[in-house]
Amino acid sequence: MKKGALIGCGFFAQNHMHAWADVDGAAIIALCDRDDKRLKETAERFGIERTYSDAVDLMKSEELDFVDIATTVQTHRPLVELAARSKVHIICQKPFADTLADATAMVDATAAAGVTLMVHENFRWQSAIRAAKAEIEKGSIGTPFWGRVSFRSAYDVYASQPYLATDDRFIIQDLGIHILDIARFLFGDVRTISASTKRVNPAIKAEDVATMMLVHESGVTSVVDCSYASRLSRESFPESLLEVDGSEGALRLMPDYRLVLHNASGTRELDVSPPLLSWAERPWHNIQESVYNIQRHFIDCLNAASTPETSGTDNLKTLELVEAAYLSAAGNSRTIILGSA
Ligand code: NAD
Ligand code: 89Y
Repeated sequence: MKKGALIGCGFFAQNHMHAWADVDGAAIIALCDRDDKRLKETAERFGIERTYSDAVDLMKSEELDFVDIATTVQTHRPLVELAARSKVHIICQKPFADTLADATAMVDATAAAGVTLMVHENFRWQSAIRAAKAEIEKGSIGTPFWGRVSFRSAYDVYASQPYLATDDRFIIQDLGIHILDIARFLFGDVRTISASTKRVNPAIKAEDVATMMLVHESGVTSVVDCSYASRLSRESFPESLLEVDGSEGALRLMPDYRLVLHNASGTRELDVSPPLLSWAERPWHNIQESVYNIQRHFIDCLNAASTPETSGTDNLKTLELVEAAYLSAAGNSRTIILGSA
């Protein structure tokens, strides 16, 4: 049994706790939050007796195999470095870091300590996205040459996550990071990116719309577009939609988790809806399922001493895209060559 502690008992961490209860071979034995109310509420809800208001005390007092860091980005670096010094494995929420320099320092610290570091980059773990990837890999549409990964909504995310309305950066850093990671997952690493951003909602500080064009090393060109200002006739939060054209056919992941595959043999439509886990609540259930999937993957990797798909090192490439997208948008959508940002 891998023994873990959760640091940060806020809005999204409640999903982590439900998921940990379902993951075989892992148990959360202690909680930490500097907000006493959130700490107590989470401890009561999940029956955890050992609680700490300070992560240093937690690390001194508990014998842990891993920590699950579910705080917002500003505290990731000190907490990751603390855990690395204590030689415990780490799963850390996205966005992993505000800057590439912080991210690189965390990757280096964990490598030097010999501990596993995985970023909780979970959208690629949604079953609909895995189903689409499996169809591409088995050749259902031939060789992909063009793709679109799209997330458009007007869901009120600010109600549960008020910092999204006041942070200096919004949609690329918060949501686009997942959508860029899905593009990497489907089409591979990226050679160039250009981006444009816009703020439509006057009540928030940063951009709530972003459109990005990526040229992948595989030769695929993809469009990654995100919006929290799109008032559609049918709200599909929090579904990521896909369009992929290949040499032998086309794939579409449509609202309501309908995966449509077309090639010379005909057209197939599959229902790739996520399972509704016992604790999940619509419409968040696809994200909640992916939280369970990624946490299970983390424990599988610890048991097998293997590298997680979204290791810290892998996540540097997704963060590099985030940085490059902001740089491009600030420079009239100029094309950024990855590795030169
Ligand atoms: P939140 O503000 O609701 O919760 C963060 C908690 O961490 C707070 O209770 C705060 O008191 C605590 N905290 C902060 N620093 C601490 C420290 N040094 N020691 C102990 N406790 C500390 O935030 P949230 O909305 O739950 O978001 C947390 C993270 O989850 C963010 O990075 C966000 O981007 C991410 N998130 C991910 C997904 C996803 O699908 N992967 C979805 C939503 C949010
Ligand atoms: O914080 C974001 C995330 O990671 O997934 C959706 C979200 O909660 C709001 O954009």
